[in-house]
Amino acid sequence: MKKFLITVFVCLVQAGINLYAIEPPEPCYPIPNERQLAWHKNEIAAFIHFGVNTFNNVEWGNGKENLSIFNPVSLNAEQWVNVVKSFGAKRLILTCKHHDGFCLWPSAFTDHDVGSSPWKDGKGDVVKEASDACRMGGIEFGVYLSPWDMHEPAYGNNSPGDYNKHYLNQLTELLTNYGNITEVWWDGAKGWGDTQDYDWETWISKVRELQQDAVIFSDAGPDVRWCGNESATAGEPNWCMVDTSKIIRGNIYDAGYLSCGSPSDPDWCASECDTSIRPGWFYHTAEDASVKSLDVLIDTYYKSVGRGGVLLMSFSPDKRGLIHENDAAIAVKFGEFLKKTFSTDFARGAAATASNTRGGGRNDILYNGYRAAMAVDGNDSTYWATDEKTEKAALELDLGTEKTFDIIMIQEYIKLGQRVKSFVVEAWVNNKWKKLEQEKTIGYKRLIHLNNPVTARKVRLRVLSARACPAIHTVGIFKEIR
Ligand code: FUL
Repeated sequence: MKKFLITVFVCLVQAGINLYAIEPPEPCYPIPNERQLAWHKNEIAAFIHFGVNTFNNVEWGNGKENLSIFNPVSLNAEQWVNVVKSFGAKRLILTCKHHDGFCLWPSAFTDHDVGSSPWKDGKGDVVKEASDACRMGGIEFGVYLSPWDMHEPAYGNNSPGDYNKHYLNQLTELLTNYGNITEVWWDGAKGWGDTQDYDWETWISKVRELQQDAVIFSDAGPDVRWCGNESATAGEPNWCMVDTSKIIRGNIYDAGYLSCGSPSDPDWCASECDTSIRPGWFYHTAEDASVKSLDVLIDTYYKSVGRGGVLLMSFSPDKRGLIHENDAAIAVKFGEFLKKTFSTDFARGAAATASNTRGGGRNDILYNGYRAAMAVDGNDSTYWATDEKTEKAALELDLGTEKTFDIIMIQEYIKLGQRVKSFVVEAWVNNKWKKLEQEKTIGYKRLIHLNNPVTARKVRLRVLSARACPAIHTVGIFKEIR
């Protein structure tokens, strides 16, 4: 009898929960996996381009380098980490081997490596120093291992030996000896008329086997894609989706397609936007005065992170093995810009209302619902959502008093996919809604930067069309401080 009563009680509670629970929106596929979500959240990563090219004052080597030139006597990977952290980077990706085939670690599979250089009497290991410094400094570490190798005799389809095996061996060394790796970067560059075929599938399996947290970058993913240019400019619109099977890795077939993606494509594979803080990727003394200015860096940030991509900014240590003072100074300035600008969010805790709220806005017995206030609560796991099939909807924020601002930040809850296809941002000025900007995609993050600051108490986001009902986890309002 007692058992029966308990069962009845449990059934009643469950029925009550079902009655009051509001179903979350259906995912709008494709959706990112955990690795990809973590990559999005980092927002900024840094490249380090360093190797024999640094000493030969060239951008591309030839594989025939005389290694007596490689001797970065003051190399200090902690300085690299401090500089990229001051810039705001959460991950450092090192060119462990560039196209010349020179390895920054002592590889058992070639002599074209640090072991054959005078640096530390051939006992040095730049990959170890960099990965240790990253861990000490609390940032992630990633490896760039150029598939194109001008030095390796096995390279080229008609060459003796198996280059794919050679590459796999070197990849395995990097993925086993240097702790946790969160990105593997496969450059698409290849020599003209180059006939080497790459065994991508085996290489991908090896990364999956040895480093589960690592996203793989190449022109075609599988996890993250190239943005189609080297100025870190994501497309307009910028969809996180492409058809990775349509893109042949290492043979960029359509930079425009890579830059914009497409709302109807099947694979989540968002844009990583790479560029260098200098004109070249490697260090050249002649470029010491041509380091990007703060204004250019900020503009680059809006065009990459501000369009839903990740910014990958390259730094070029010099022959000493240090990032030049000019580059280090501007990195600090940029990092300060980010901190100053984004520390005060006028929208946080604003009175928020919406034209439609999932489940009528009632409180949920399990969860607090999908109310408008969820978009300004500073919590990444809550979001405002509308009823299924209600794709057109408005979210209005009352900031309490008039505020002067020039940045509106919008973030979709991308765990449920990238949904918004077009939207308008408006401000209440002179007793009417004034259109500030109309755009297409949002994705992980959209930053609307206004040329002229606006003063208003109310701001409105109107979603005009979407692939599925909108799910917006944050709207923020900021004033730039340069
Ligand atoms: C390109 C390379 O050829 C450049 O040297 C640089 O490494 C850049 C990031 O990718 O394809």
